[in-house]
Amino acid sequence: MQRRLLILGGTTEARALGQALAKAGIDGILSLAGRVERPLRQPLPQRVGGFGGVTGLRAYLRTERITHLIDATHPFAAQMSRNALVACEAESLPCLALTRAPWQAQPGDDWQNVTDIPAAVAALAGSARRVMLAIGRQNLPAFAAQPQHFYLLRLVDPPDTPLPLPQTHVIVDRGPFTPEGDRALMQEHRIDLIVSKNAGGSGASAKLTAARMLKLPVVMIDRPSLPARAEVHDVAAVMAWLDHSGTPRGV
Ligand code: 3Y8
Ligand code: NAP
Repeated sequence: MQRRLLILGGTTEARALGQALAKAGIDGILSLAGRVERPLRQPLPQRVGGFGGVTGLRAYLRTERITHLIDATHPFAAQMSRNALVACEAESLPCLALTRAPWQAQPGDDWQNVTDIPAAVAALAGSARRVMLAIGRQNLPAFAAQPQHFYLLRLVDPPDTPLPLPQTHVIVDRGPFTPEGDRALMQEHRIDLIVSKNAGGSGASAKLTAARMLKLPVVMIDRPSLPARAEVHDVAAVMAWLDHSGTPRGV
């Protein structure tokens, strides 16, 4: 039976997987949530928008006759990943996560590891700093609890509502970024602290390299915990899994 994959995307790894599948002539659909105005073109056909929870995802898997699900979402997209696990279990569908290992502090790094966004906010208590808050848009409201800081923000789209922080400078840019570019940004804005999600991968790591160059401290937010699941960290492992994974449904 013909394989037909659903890739839950939104990451550099999902893009690379899409390219490999298109090259191998394997039928796949890349799915995005629709978080940004102009998502980058992907090498596979794509769909944009939520499925409507587990129920909606299960219906989609059946209607689209998906034979394998690859969860290549960002490590902080925990709700999507949880829904995918439940839906695949319920539909007896082969399911694999393509994710990236967490970053580890290197010699010369000055990291304060915190468990989640509220803990990162608490870590910012104290006198005014100049903070590069490179965690996107969705979690900004939590940092309104620490209005004393100047915040350098990097957003994919221009903000369409007033920002919840009184002192900001907004950069509108999408990654991947470069260490030289991020170092110049930090120097230009006299940044003395960086706040980052532990995304892993290469697309967002430039700021950590820049922080190391400038000997700046980093508040590093651990990724949300997820149930135990089958995980790989590179496209080749996904392709190998496809060759050996369960027989597609219907045979
Ligand atoms: C919509 C789809 C590709 C994928 C590229 C990766 C790398 C560049 C670095 C900083 C950190 C941040 C953010 C980031 C990076 C890649 C990857 C990655 C971080 C796009 C994209 C979508 C999104 C959604 C967006 C979030 C936001 C997070 C910006 C496309 C460009 C901060 C995560 O305004 C919003 O609502 C933005 C929302 C989720 C986190 C947040 O909470 O705000 N990504 N980013 C996806 C969808 O609709 O399903 O246009 O390409 C994808 C990429 N962003 O194809 O090469 O693989 O991680 N994305 C973080 O790591 O902290 C920027 O600024 O240093
Ligand atoms: P999330 O909080 O885990 O998911 C919330 C809801 O958004 C899901 O239940 C689902 O809606 C929908 N959704 C999420 N990802 C989807 C996808 N790929 N395709 C279809 N629907 C999706 O998700 P998030 O953290 O907002 O991330 C959204 C997207 O941005 C994902 O593609 C992720 O890979 C990408 N991204 C996120 C981050 C980050 O920091 N969170 C960083 C880089 C890229 P329904 O319940 O209606 O199905």
